[in-house]
Amino acid sequence: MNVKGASDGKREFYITTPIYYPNALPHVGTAYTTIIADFVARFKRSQGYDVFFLTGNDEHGMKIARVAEKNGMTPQEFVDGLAEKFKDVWKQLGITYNRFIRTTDKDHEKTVKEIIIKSNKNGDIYKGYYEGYYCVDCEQYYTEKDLVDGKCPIHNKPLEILSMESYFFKLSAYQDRLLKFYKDNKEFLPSKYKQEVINRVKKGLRDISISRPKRYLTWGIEFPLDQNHVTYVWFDALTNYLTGIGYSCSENEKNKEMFNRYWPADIHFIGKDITWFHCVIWPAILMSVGLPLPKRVGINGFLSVDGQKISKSLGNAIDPVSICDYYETIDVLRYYLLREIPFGSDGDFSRSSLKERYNNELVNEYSNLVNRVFVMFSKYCSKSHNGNIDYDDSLWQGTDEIIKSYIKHIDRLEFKQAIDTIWQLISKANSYINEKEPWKLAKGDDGSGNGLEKAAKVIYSLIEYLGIINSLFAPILPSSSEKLAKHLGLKEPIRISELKQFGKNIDIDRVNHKGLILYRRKE
Ligand code: ME8
Repeated sequence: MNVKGASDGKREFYITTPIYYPNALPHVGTAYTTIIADFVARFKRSQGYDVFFLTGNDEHGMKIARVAEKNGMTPQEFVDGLAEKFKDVWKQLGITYNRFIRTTDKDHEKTVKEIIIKSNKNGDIYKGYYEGYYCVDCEQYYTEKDLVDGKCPIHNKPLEILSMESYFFKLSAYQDRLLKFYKDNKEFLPSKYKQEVINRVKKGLRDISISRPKRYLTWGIEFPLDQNHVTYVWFDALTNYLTGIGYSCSENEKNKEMFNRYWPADIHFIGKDITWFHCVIWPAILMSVGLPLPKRVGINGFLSVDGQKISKSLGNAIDPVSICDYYETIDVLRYYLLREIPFGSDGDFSRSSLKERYNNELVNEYSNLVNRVFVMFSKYCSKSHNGNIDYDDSLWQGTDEIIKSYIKHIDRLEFKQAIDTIWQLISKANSYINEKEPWKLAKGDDGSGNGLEKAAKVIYSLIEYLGIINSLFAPILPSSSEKLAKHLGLKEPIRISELKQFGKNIDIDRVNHKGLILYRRKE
């Protein structure tokens, strides 16, 4: 089997989520991006990559300072509490991050200052005066043409004109370099968003304000060029991707080694609302300080709930942990989000369609297949087989191509299609059982006299096949794949990079002689 991992020689894989504003707890929308990133991180580990997966919180800025005040706390107290709550949610959702970064972390403060000083040395920062429509919720200014009916295009709120002294980053100087970068690095922008970004960049770029006077905002990292200013949240936030893997120009050797090992990021996962920051501003900042650019930005669409935008006022922000509690597994929410919504498109979350997918697909199809195979195994396959273990290669035919197609789809961020390929394996296994009818073979109905041996060959092949299905399902269904691996006598699901030739993955003597129910129906 030739389905190994890295083809470009790089064995490290650096993957990030946005860092979230801890002004509220994660909801299914926030969890969506993190779950996707976790799925890809698990998949890459399974391919044998050395993965570094970064997530965290974006703790500075006006918005946070205001929520903290409303709650009668200092901003620091407030974000400390929320950081623990976020970590707890990610733990309960089985998110396998390597570091939870907080923009109040000391090493992050250092990164931000170093990047600003470097960019300033390269002539990209100047002091000016800023006037514009400012949205506190977005933490950004808008020009008149961005407004919708005179209101914030994202929050639909009327905006005030705000004017202040500010330091600017010369984004305008990067137009040509950005356009060249997009042209030379076709993978960087996802196709769905590519033209929109390029067209906007072609229209011309305005320099961006990157500081706030302290009299206006104190909750932030002091601007290293002027102690009367703090750093604007976006400049602060974006550089988290450097801090997370130990960026530090002058700090210790270990950090440097780690940074050089993982940078540039292989993929930044984000929601479509922050495309501009990641696809335009972030590469320009990196160009300014002479760092290599990320290879790719993966952009998810927005989730609604039962057809409505997720919002606090509607009270429809579903707690992702409650879904896991109800189904008693972390698998279902992940499966649903990855399977239901084509990555990149907007999608709708509904509890009823989730239940339907769970009952129809995970319970009726998948769990039933698994149980059926183990029940047959316990019934027809003797523990004393005298080493007489044979496999039916006809079941294997075409599977190599299906596995390759699974990998190809994930590499193209076509997660729904990747899951479809696993369903091809499941339906193949079901048709194989129906065609071979091992229960009839066992009875010797074909008159050849060695019925049990023939049945066992079919069942051993199915057991082996379950090991392969489980390997592909593991990044999506981490909880049941652990259970199934144990039942198959393995320590953990087989890594994709370690899948062997058909018939060599499972030690039949270690397989449990009992049925196994992975998921139970919910009414
Ligand atoms: O923007 N559907 O933080 P944020 C899908 N701190 N994804 C959603 C979603 C929905 N309904 N709601 C939120 C920020 N998201 C900045 C980011 S990064 C350097 C700084 C996800 O808490 C989506 O990924 O507002 C979106 O980009 C992210 O949450 C924004 O989270």
